[in-house]
Amino acid sequence: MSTTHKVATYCYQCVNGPDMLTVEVTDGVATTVAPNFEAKGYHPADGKVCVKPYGLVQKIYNPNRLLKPLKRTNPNKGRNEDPGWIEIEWEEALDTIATRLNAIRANSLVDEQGYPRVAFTTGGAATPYFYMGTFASFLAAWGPVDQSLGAGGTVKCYHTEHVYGELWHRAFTVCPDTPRCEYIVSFGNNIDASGGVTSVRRHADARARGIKRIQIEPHLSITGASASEWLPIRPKTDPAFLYAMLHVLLHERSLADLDVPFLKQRTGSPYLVGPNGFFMRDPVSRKPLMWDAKSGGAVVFDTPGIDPVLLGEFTLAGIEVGADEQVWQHTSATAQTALEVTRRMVAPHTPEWAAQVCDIPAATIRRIATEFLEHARIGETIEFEGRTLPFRPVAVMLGKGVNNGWGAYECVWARTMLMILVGGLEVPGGLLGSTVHISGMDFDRMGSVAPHPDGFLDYPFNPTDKEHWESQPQNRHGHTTLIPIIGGGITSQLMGSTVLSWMRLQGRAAESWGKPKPPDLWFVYRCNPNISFSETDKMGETMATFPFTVAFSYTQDETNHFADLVLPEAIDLESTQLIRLGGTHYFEQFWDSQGWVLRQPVVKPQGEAKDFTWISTELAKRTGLLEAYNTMINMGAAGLPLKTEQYDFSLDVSKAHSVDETWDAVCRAASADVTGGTASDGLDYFKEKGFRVKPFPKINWYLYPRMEDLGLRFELPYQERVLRIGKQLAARLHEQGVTWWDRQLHEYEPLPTWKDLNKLWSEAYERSYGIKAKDYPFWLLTARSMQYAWGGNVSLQMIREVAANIAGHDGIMINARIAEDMGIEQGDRIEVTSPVGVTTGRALLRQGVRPDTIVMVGQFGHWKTPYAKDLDMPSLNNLVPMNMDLVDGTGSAVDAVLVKIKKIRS
Ligand SMILES: Nc1nc2c(c(=O)[nH]1)N[C@H]1C(S)=C(S)[C@@H](COP(=O)(O)OP(=O)(O)OC[C@H]3O[C@@H](n4cnc5c(=O)[nH]c(N)nc54)[C@H](O)[C@@H]3O)O[C@H]1N2
Ligand SMILES: Nc1nc2c(c(=O)[nH]1)N[C@H]1C(S)=C(S)[C@@H](COP(=O)(O)OP(=O)(O)OC[C@H]3O[C@@H](n4cnc5c(=O)[nH]c(N)nc54)[C@H](O)[C@@H]3O)O[C@H]1N2
Ligand code: SF4
Ligand SMILES: [Mo]
Repeated sequence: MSTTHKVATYCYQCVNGPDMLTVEVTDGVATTVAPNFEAKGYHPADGKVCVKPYGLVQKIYNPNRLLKPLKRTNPNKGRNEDPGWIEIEWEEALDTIATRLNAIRANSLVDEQGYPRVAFTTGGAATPYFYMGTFASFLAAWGPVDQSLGAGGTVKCYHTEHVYGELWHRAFTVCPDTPRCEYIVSFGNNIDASGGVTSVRRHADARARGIKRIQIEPHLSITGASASEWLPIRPKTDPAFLYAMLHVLLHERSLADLDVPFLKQRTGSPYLVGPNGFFMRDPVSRKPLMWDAKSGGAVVFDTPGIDPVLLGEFTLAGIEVGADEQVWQHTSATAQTALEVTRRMVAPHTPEWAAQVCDIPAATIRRIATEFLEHARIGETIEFEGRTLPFRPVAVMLGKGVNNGWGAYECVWARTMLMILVGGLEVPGGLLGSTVHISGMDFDRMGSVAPHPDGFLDYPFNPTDKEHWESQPQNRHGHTTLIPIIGGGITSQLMGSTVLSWMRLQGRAAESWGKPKPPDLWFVYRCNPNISFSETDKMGETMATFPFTVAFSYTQDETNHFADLVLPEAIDLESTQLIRLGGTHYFEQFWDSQGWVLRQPVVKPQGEAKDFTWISTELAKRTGLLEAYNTMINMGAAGLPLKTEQYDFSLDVSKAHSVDETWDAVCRAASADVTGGTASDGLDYFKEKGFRVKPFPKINWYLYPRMEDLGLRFELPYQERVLRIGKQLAARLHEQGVTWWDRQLHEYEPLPTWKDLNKLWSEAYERSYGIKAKDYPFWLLTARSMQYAWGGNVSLQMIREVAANIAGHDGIMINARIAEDMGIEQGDRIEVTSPVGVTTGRALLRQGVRPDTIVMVGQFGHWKTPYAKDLDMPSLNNLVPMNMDLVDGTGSAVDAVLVKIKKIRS
């Protein structure tokens, strides 16, 4: 008799997890993925999952899976070299790694240049951490590990939003308060593809409610297709559109139309900017000054009972404090309010001016600005969990195409400015931050709020003063040396300029720092930088120079082609891990509960795939690090501390523990965590129930109440700290003779000035590649696919079958009229050439793409990954230059490139 049972687990294949699901198992074979209906009422999508987890069953039984460790026998590495894989036993694989690690440890953990000898790269916006069991505990026990050799995420992801969002409103990522929002202006935020199951549900509900969404992007994405309006903006001109919206609000409307109380009390708008560009301050307390309408004089910002003036120019006494403690004493200086400086900066940026830049009519830009203002319901309030809060149901969203590289600072600043002008930041209906990584722990966004003496949120900038600046880079991209806003905490390294590390390894950047040596041992897991990053052919050549690479792998791929050892770990539905659930997280994952969810094997691992926790423990044992490793787990590296004042489930540090023993202890701590210490149920409980939660106060979706309680202000419009830090950083670097970061230093502007980005790109290409920009008349862009999680599930036939029904999955999208002009017909093969690479694909003629733009959806271009390599789907990545002129001040670089196209014979 056949038996069937259901197993509860989670999916975290994309950034929008974890989402819960169940898997049906018949006679030991996983057959079907289904919702987890137990999650109804807790999970915002009521326990349902998106399409991607439906591929997980096929993922288990994929005939192309690697099921035994592989060893390279060909010492020559190269794209055209056959690695000569032979299967080996785990024993040999683990011993080989341990021997190498022990030799490194006996010598020195860092090389002669001070860089860690062991490196680790993972991808998919750090989601692999939710699949790698206790490997993070092993790395923590090891000591310095270089994580600067990033995969495709990091600098090509939501980079500028991550850092500035977190500085301004604890918003590593942002989200509209979709359940309440009524009007969204989105600059390439492709939420219907990128948002996950909760977004699909929330946005469908919002549409039924009548929400208006304006999608502004060069091609008609599926989000554009379901929006109220699509505006095909010229690529890389979004700052002009946004500045024109600011112009309308600040020049064509009166101040009284804006949220005056919010601007006065919750922002730095009234702070006075002195002649040298720094805030005017009280000479004794050094507190910033404002002009008080009541007393008709200057007062420090936190004086009770004042009425700060928002616009205007005043003459007053005070000091300015510049870089490196430079102080200017003024007896009578002319100063403008920060909002006044902003107003003047956007004066030339009229809708008529922007229309020429963006290729969108001035009347449309003006209408969008006006609709945005009118939908904001300024003055209205809402009762929320016993508290009266502003209600501002509007949001401006930015997508990945405008969120990194040059111009991104302008975009995130202007977007957040629009939100503060209407008082819509961090209030019900408006724009919310969802997680923190730099300024605090991701699950405790409220706990990251700390006051700065100037009245803003404190922020852990890396020091740039003479005494504390870290002149010696700690890893191959030197994030604590070069990029103050990245911070220095555990996750900051992932957000450094990963493009710089790869270019340095190629000897073509940061010349005065010298060319770094590759790591002695490189671990790569669940990412494919040789597909997902830029100038990928060159990257492959760099990988070929690495002396020893250990890839944890699911199938053969373009990165592990260069590895020395390939290890098959037990995958998504085959292994154990407990992670946090709920609270607020990433896109739309705003819950009213929070707790823990288990991933558990629904079937036995195939072949000799091993649980990552087992692998980590074996490595710890063989490198003499067992005690340190167990100590890390006890301290919380596996999710939460195993010992607090309330409970003690800590592991005996002297012993190796099985996978189940380890996670049983973590489960017990999690049970205690959600029950205030009363429960101590372990792994069996979670195996049966799947998850355990406690309520999460909805008021914690919003930062505003906390800001109000602490009397804090959002640090906008004027970036005085950024200005000061930039000057200090410039001084430090120049003292060391470093001039190769000068272009990036330009970005330390207190208000980002508008730049002609199309010109910036053209000039950079002409300078670097000796080409004529006019010969490269198209922008090549990329876009998300709902069915694919990056390149993570490209090897699954079922996913392909679903995706083939969605436009963009079988070629290069090109405007139909332009194609006709060029004699290109549907399905014709076209060659796409950038100054650094060339690729081909079939033309997909559409009306929904600008005549100066072509689009390659997803992350393909595989030449090794089984199944994916036969899809004939090109990728833009090999065509995108790694070029220091295109790296911005935060170290990021956009995923877009100027190209030319021609028809070739198929
Ligand atoms: N063309 C293009 N490129 C892009 C982007 C784009 O939009 N277009 N976006 C960029 C952005 S924002 C990001 S965040 C990055 C993400 O890019 P990456 O960080 O590189 O991540 P993935 O592409 O998801 O990596 C997928 C790899 O993981 C392997 N894998 C899948 N499942 C398993 C498993 O169970 N176990 C193991 N060991 N390996 C597995 C797959 O074989 C594949 O090689 O891409 C960037 N690159
Ligand atoms: N299903 C799924 N969901 C995902 C992921 C996934 O791989 N699969 N990845 C996750 C990750 S790591 C990320 S970073 C996000 C990305 O999520 P999004 O930013 O929402 O989506 P993308 O489609 O990558 O963004 C590209 C869009 O930007 C537009 N664009 C390009 N250049 C410009 C420009 O200059 N101006 C304007 N206005 N638009 C432009 C393109 O036309 C395209 O529609 O998705 C996350 N969610
Ligand atoms: S949105 Fe889909 S792929 Fe992403 S974590 Fe949720 S179920 Fe998995
Ligand atoms: Mo990303």
